[in-house]
Amino acid sequence: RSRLQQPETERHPDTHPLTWRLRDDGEVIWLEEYLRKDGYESVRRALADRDPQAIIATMKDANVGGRGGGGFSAGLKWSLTLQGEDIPRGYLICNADEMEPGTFKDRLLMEQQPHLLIEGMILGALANNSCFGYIFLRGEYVTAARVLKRAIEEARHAGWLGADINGSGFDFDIIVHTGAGRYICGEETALINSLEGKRANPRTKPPFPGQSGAWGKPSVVNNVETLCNAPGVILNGADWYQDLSGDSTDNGGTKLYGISGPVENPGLWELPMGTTGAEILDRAGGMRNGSELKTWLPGGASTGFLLPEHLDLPLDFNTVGKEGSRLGTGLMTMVPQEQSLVALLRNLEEFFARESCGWCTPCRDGLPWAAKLLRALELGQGETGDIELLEKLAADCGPTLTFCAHAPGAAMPLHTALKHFRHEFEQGISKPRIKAVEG
Ligand code: L3W
Repeated sequence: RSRLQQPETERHPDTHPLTWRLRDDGEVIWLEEYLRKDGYESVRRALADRDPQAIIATMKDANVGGRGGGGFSAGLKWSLTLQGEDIPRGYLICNADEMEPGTFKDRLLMEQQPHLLIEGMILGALANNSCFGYIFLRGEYVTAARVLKRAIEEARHAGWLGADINGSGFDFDIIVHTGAGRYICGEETALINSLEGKRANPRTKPPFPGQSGAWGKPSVVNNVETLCNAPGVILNGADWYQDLSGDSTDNGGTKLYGISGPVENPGLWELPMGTTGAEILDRAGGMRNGSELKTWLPGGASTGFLLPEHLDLPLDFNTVGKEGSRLGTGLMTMVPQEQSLVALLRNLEEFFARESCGWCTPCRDGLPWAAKLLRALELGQGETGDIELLEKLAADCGPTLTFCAHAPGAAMPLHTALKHFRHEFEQGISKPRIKAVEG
């Protein structure tokens, strides 16, 4: 199970909007307890006001960056959804296909606090005039599916979902749609195709889902943690949200940060946005058995390798980007000195190659090729020129060269591993390149 390691004494509604209600025993906060702890208060107020533009303006001012890894402002996204008398009501889709390697934050929210997500989705639906909500859930998350379905039933029964929500005249309901275990389904347009029963190939953007999404209707896709931030923002305002983060960052709010790998105490904490990697490693009790840190990924396999000296950087949407990496999902993976970077990268690139939808050539053909070269280097059977070829394959996966972020995401650990640990790759070269015979 996902583990929140933060002691209850550190959790307070004023400072920990995502986790203050959670119980140390890990039990689910069902409706009765959720209501006792101010649950659905933001929706109660928003339904009384019925002012979608005010919700959007507050979310925009709060500047809640998308917590799935993109970092795009949720308020700005909500402001771009097509709305109007001639435009059909569309869909509010929660991206709960949490498959980024090393990432286990959304599971905690869904398994233990399902009503916070439902509350955030109702706010999103009000802001975007959505008629129906989908929670696109990773298929393996069977506990989250069971908890969410029961919570949705509870909310329906109590009038928070369904027709004419609590006499407001607003209709909105939610269903849980489980995926079948493809990483690419976490890409928002692939997710929409999958929801429609099609093969999960990403679509070109534009049009963005807000213009034409599921079944051609305006659709909003937000990550679980992003939506769970909305109730606090709407209740307490944008300034309060901005002030939750540390002084060292321009990004507001808190973040679910986590850590895994050979550390004493792997886990998850809600901390001010801009917390440093060093503080998180410290909370985890440091590296296990005193092993030495070689490198780390700040937020999943599709982020870039950072060095121990980068542990003092604030983990936000801007700062780690300057070092060739990204915040990603904010769940760090620590790599010890004795781990071969070539073997680790081979493992990651095999994953990305396997999960490519196969639509764009640099991704479909380039990633398996990169994995093959890495396998040879790992076995000490690389050829001269292999490293340059890997660099070329990574460059071919640039941000504008494929439909979606899958290939650029796969290229980021490749680029940064070659940048910081080139000597390890060079050690795997034992053969001259065999040239084609001319004529
Ligand atoms: C309207 C515009 N909307 C951008 C929206 C866009 C999307 C969001 C982010 O991949 C991340 C990726 C990895 N008008 C807009 C606009 N948007 N411009 O903003 O967009 P973008 O392009 O930055 O990224 P993306 O292609 O949607 C999002 C991450 O996904 N990833 C894996 C993630 C895994 C998890 C998980 O397990 N929980 O999240 C892999 O690549 O960080 O940057 O909504 O429509 N002009």
